[in-house]
Amino acid sequence: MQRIVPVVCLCAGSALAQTGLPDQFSPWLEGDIGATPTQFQVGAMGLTWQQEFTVSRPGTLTSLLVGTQGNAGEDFALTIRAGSAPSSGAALFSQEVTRTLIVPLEVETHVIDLAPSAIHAEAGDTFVLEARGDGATPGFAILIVGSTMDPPLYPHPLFLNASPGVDGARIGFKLYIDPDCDADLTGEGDVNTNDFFAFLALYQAQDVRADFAPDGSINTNDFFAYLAAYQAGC
Ligand SMILES: [Ca+2]
Ligand SMILES: [Ca+2]
Repeated sequence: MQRIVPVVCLCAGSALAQTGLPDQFSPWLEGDIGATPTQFQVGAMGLTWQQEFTVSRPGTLTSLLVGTQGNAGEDFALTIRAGSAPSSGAALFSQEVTRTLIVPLEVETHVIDLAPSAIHAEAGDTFVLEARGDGATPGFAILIVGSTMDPPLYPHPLFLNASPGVDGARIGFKLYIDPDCDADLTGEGDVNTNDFFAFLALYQAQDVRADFAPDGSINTNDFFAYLAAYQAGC
């Protein structure tokens, strides 16, 4: 099921809204629990950063949110490849991301529309989110979470030029998917009480996957949205 929901976004000039349901979250904004926003220069040196991520259940990737600080007009190439980090797999998606905000320290959230690439994943499939500068736009930064978190806030590794990156550091991002079946949280293609209990566990843990009425917070609206999806079945 495809959804269009208002974007929770600190960005200016972006009319895009994310679609789908949240699936993976590596925090980066001030206010994200445990996050220590830190930036690295992605444009200046032409470095290749690869953040590995997985998908928790069968579905199609719809939206990816990343944050930047830096100067307006600076850009980098954001690519998604199949496989574990470091990955030299074929690019499944690639797009230049250009910063529009002028105040260097103001965080801009970029909503990347993945839907046209129709990347379908099974539960546990692994990809990398690659950020690479062209060396021509010094000062551009992409936000990462703090480098001193142990364990890291997002479990999958970050690689720099095909080597493991800084301890604990991760690219901040939020991935949305259009699940093959919304209520099937256990991912085997049907809906039963196991899925309901899985939802309750996610809800209690305030896991991003419980945000069924996607607005960035988890409350009774999400509970009722899940009940409706559960009743609808697969
Ligand atoms: Ca199930
Ligand atoms: Ca919600």
